[in-house]
Amino acid sequence: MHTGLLLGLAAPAVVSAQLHELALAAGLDFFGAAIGEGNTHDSQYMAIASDTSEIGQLTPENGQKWDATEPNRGQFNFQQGDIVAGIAAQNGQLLRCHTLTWYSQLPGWVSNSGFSYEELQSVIETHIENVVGHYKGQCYHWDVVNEVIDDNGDWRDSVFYTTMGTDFLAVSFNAAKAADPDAKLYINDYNLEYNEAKTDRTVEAVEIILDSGAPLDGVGFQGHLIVGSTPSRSDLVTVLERFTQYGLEVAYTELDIRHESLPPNDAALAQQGDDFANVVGSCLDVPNCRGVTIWGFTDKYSWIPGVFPGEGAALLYDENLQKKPAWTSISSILATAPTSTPGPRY
Ligand code: 9MR
Repeated sequence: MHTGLLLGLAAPAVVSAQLHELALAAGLDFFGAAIGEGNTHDSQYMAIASDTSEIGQLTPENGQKWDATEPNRGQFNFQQGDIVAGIAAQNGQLLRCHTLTWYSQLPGWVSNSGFSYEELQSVIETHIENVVGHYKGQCYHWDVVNEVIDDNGDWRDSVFYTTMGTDFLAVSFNAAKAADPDAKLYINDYNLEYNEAKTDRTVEAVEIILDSGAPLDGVGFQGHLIVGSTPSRSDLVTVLERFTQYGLEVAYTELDIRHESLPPNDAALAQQGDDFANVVGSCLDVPNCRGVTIWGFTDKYSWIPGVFPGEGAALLYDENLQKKPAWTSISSILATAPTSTPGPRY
């Protein structure tokens, strides 16, 4: 009876703890989420997004991208980018800023103007000086370059690479550092988790940036993964350590784990929970893995069905904003983590 009573009293404290506070206790800097600028009218959604015990870090899903911030040359617009930045500031949440030099959501005036090397360098520098300058002091991290390697592990055939070779990397990081010396500067990409050709080429990119003397703090593993095909916790540790061995930090920056067929049955939901636990667990196993950001938090709003028709349900809350088994799996893995890794550094 006595033991039962104690268990009965002790259990709710763990169960009711939310993900960001559990992540802090486990030694991470944050558990966060991307927030869609168009979803902020949804009060139930915003109540979760603003629950700082649950979500301690926000990423603007689209508002800071090039097409939003500099749609025409020299005309800067921070209306969309300021939405999530403002919410994070109001709530006291960390802000991961996203993203600067990226081939996608890139206006035609950048990609189609036939700029020379020198002109494009100046275009990148002006963009970064203005955008990073506008958010100076607000960004805990900046995703400075995004998705610079293609799906085969080759350099992505973007205007940046075709015009400047790999020099656009150092140009971008140097410009970001000059505009906000305190932000941690990241290179960010997807499918690094599988430790294949794309990961090898990203290691090469990291070496090129470091050898150039440009500032680089971390590597973002986007983590757009698939239920049942997510690498094991130990395989993920191996690939994270390929980057931390350079003295860099790593983070999961856009995590979602989608079902390939819908609706998921109970076994698929349990598998999704195990997959999320392996990803978060791998971050706990690597001291320089500093945090986890999920890409949205509810199946109500996700980029996935638009890009992969018939797939989805990749997040921690269902379409009715109720917690899924994956939420419980993550909370359990965080709650059982030893607190020996470094504490929050902000
Ligand atoms: O979630 C974003 C979606 O709303 C946009 O339509 C899309 C356009 O490219 O970008 C999505 O976010 C992407 C992120 O910025 C970079 N990594 C992949 C993400 C999912 O496509």
